[in-house]
Amino acid sequence: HLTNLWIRTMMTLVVRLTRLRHMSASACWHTARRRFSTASSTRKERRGSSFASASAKPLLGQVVTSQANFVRVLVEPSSVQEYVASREWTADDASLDRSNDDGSVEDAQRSAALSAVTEGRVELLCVVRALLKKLERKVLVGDFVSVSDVDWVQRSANVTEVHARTSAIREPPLANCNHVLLMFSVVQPTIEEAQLVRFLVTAEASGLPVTLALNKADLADADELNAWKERVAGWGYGAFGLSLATGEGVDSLAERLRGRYSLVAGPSGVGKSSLINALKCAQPSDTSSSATSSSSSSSSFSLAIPK
Ligand SMILES: Nc1nc2c(ncn2[C@@H]2O[C@H](COP(=O)(O)OP(=O)(O)O)[C@@H](O)[C@H]2O)c(=O)[nH]1
Ligand SMILES: [Mg+2]
Repeated sequence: HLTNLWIRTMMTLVVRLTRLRHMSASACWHTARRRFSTASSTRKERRGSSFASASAKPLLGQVVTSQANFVRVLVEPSSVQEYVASREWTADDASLDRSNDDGSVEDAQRSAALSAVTEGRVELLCVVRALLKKLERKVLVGDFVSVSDVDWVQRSANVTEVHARTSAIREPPLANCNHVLLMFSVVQPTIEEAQLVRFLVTAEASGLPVTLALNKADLADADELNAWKERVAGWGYGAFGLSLATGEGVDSLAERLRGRYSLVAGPSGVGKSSLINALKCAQPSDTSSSATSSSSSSSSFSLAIPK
């Protein structure tokens, strides 16, 4: 009987894990959304109609940076739109408790919220709710979260819930990442084979797909770059040769990164920050308003440098 129970438990676990693995980032959004709309409607029912008028649709976002008690949350543009549309902007609204008699604070909030909608890409500086901390629900970079009590003028809010993760890496702490980009430069600094192998082994241990990029092609001897490309091809990697100084090869690497949440890793000075900056600049501002999941996620990077 015990053996049966054990097998059944293991099977359930395997099925759950498999489902989790196959859940894409966008599916994760939908799950989060569904769970949220049910949660908020039951809350409304419990608290009665007076609360319902003040409570808006939950605002969903993804944590892009984390420092001490603060996290920066990139809010999904369509979520901002829904949130603003569902809001009634009444004086007894919980997030407008500083409103004064003439309603100027409310007006300021309303117009700041509307301009956030037109901006598309909105980042809010958020505090993690004490309750979450007590429950030890750690908020990681990459986490999908719900935020409330938004102050649109200050661009601040509270994180109230952390949603289910599709993956989590412990070192560096990162949630929902689905791709690792290893970056090296052929020269300045030159590639050290042992270091390259160490990075590759660590990256492969995450179980995520790994892409290798060799930067500073403009400084390197073409033969040297090709020799490294051939070498890593022998290990099973089709390396991207690129130069952030000239822009050579950047487009094809950007194509590889599109629609993924990538962890960028590599030794100091190889051009990781330059790549992240280049890709952000390359993103035309008008694509964010037509916000597809791929255009918004291609700009969400996390920088991580393993020891
Ligand atoms: N010549 C050249 N310099 C580059 C290239 N990419 C980055 N750099 C420079 O290399 C230095 C280190 O780049 P950085 O992005 O800070 O590297 P990180 O430490 O990996 O983040 C900076 O001075 C960059 O301007 C490149 O493709 N060619
Ligand atoms: Mg850097």
